[in-house]
Parts: sequence; structure tokens; C-alpha cells
Amino acid sequence: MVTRVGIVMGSQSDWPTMREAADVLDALQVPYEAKIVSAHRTPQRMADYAESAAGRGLHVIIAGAGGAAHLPGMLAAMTRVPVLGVPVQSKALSGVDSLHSIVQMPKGVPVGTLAIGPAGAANAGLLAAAILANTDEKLAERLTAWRAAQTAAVPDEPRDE
Ligand code: RP5
Repeated sequence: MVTRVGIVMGSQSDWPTMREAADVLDALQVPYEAKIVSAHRTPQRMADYAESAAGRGLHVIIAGAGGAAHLPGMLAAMTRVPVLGVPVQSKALSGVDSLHSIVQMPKGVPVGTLAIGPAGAANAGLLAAAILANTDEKLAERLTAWRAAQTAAVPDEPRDE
């Protein structure tokens, strides 16, 4: 199967968060690639990634970064492939810095920004799958089943744990 989703992150330290997106894509049988691509430390790698993304057949890029999180916005500036930004929770400012860095894109260069941390990464995976499901009937069925299973797993009443 062709790889349509790229998961990129600014650092190895982002992987525990970004793995949540990978786990969701695994569950939905969506092939992806995962790369460390830093806007600050490996700027040429970032430029090469963005410039080759469309030509390599990527349909969605999930980009996670923390702190001064330029990566999603810089990628979006350099490719027409939709970019979903995941603000990784930072130590100093709990990810509010990451969120503000990613969400406040100026008009004309959009980044679809998710929640801070693991929930945002998981939702980025789900959103990427939903985008691909528009043109992939089998994936649409798997996504619908995934959501139904999630619904079925919610109990009617709380219990003492
Ligand atoms: C960002 O700096 C990365 O996305 C990461 O969230 C943060 C800290 O990176 P490390 O110092 O842990 O490599 O570029």
C-alpha cells in the first residue's frame, strides 16, 4: 500500500507523544512513515521533506513539536499537502508555548491544530484517517467500526474503581 501519511516530529523526545498518532493509524491499518525533522536543528532535512512530500504521494502530514514549535508552520509554508499540527507538552510551559506557536498561523498558510499532548496526537491520527477515508471506502468502514467500538466501550453508569 502507498504511504499517504507522514508523521514528523522535532525531536526523539516527541516520539512518546507522536506514537499516539502512529498507534491510531496502526489500528486503522493506515500505512505511515515516521521521521525526526527539526525546523531548528535540521532545517535542510525539513525543507527536503516538505518539498518532496506531494511528489512522494503524501496526502497528510502530522507534525508534532514542542516549545518554539515552528515545524508545522514551516512545513505548511513549503508544501500544499495539508499539515496537522500537534503541540507537544513542554516542560517549561506545559505546551501552551507549543500551542500558541502552532495555532497562530497568519492568514494564507493554514495548519490544522490539535490539542496539546497525547490526545492531540491521537486525534491527529484519527483526522488523517478521516481525510483519507473520503476516497477509501474500506478505510471508511474501518473508521466507522473504530468509532462504534469506542462508543460501545463507554459504560452507562460509573463504578468505584
Ligand atoms: C522541539 O524542542 C522538539 O519538538 C521538542 O519538543 C523540543 C525539545 O527537544 P529536545 O531538547 O528534547 O530534543 O524542537
